[in-house]
Amino acid sequence: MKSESKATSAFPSFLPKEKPTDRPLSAATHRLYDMWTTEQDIGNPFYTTFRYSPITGIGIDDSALSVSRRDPSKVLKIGETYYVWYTRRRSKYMPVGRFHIDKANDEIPVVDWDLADICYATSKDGFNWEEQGVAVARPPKGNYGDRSLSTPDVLVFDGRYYLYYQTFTTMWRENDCVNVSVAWSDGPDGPWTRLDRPVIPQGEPGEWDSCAIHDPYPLIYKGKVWLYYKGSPADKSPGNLLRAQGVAIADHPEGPFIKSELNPVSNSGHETMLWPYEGGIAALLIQDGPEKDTIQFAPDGLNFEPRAHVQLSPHAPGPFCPDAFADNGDGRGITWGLSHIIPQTPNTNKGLYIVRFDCALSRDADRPEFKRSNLHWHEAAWFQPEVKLPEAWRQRILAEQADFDKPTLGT
Ligand code: AAL
Repeated sequence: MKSESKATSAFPSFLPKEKPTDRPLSAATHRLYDMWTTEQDIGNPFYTTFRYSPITGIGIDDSALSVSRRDPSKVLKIGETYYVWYTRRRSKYMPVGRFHIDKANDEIPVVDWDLADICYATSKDGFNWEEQGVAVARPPKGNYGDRSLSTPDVLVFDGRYYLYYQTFTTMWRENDCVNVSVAWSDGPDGPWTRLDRPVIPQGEPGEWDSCAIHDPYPLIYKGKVWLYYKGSPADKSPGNLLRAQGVAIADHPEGPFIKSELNPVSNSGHETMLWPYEGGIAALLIQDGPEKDTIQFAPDGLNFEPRAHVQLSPHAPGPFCPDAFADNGDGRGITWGLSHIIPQTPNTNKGLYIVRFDCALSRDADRPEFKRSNLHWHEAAWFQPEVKLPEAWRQRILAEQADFDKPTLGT
């Protein structure tokens, strides 16, 4: 790490392409060359800002029911038509919350993705969508998956369509414990046949993915089905790895899936979006963990390294990724997709709804307007519910502050 010689002048404004060896360098300057890029944000293929747009048809719901549309799949373009699949809950009642499972029943959901089915919509432009209805419905009560089907993603393999989704049976289970099943169809419009058994089982007790297999995300890579997923343990006590992603690999979409011995392959993230990039796999990690809000790259699809920090990442992003199943070693990247957001007043009886995001993560599109940094958020961002200081916290801070804030030393 230490450079040998003494500097004869201050660090140059025009960044040397190669790491200087004629001067001492700080750890940060070493990282600029070893970890990041001297091309700065504008020249970093893994850096982008995200811009969001309301969409019609599957955006905020205007019915009298409590409706949620969330966790959109990757977007497919078939002919001139875009397709997306997503979780849809339509219930008379709002969810009672995970701490009141006892108050839930066949009509009252526990969480936003409870009592849901897998629905789908189509579009000609990616901004105006038309809900086509239920793709995969829950089976009759008493069967595997009868409580809720949620968080779908789509795979096309040998001309057949597959939907993977979380499968809740009998009742939503504490800690969102669930496994993943699959349905298949000969076309994007169905009819779909459910497999009605887990294809990605939870891990064994004490293992990192022993409670939940969430967010199934299939790609075709190295001639096989690579199904990335978020795992979480049943034990949420401190010290447990609470957010991590793994991958399970199979020769055929219905399995058997073999979990990678390197799992977890990420140490952060929530609903992770992945896409083929050159000969490897890129990933956007959001929300949780030390590497949240980073875009990472794994040349082998397994060993991911952070390549950019990003801001206001899309939640539960499903990208339009034309080469998600091409497996041609030349991933071209992405420019848009769908994600979900939380409604604000007056739509408080609604669940999450779907929006569009646009970005500049494509090797074929030059979009410098998306490569800006130094973003300035307006007041709505600073005073939104998850960011504004709650009144109770303010009162506590005021009560503590008189003693806690010592006079400035030296004054
Ligand atoms: C989502 C996903 C999974 C979780 C819940 C619904 O954001 O992580 O699908 O189970 O939240």
